[in-house]
Amino acid sequence: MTKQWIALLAAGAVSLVASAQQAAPLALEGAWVRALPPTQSNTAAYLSVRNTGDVPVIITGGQADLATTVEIHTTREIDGYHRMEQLPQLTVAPGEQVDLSPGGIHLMLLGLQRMPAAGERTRLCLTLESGDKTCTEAAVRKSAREQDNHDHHQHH
Ligand SMILES: [Cu+2]
Repeated sequence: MTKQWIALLAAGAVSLVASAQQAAPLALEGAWVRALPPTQSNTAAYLSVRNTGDVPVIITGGQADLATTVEIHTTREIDGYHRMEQLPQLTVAPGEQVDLSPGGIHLMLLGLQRMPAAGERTRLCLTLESGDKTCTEAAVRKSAREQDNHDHHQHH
């Protein structure tokens, strides 16, 4: 093996390590999907996203079981009405935690093949600008309040 090849292999190994480090810095907790009536084809998902790394992480979208498209939305009050707006991306600074919760930023699950039912669990992923994605298992609930009862399931 020539020295040039060894150098290339070493560079490859370094970039693999670098991408593995990039893939991991988001800690996802408390993910849940709102169960709406089965006649609805869209719903919202919520979770806490904490950046445990030392560089900003840019979330550009998501993926979810059953949903055709996942968008990042925020909720703004305009003339007394709450309106949802799509955010092209969401940046989480190093050490920062962003809580996606009802009435605020959320993930919008669009074009559902069917509405997930309360009690189901479903896979929810965030896609990052780096091309990586990070996933968690989300509980399906009718409202945020049920969270208290199920909290102990979320900390494994
Ligand atoms: Cu929305």
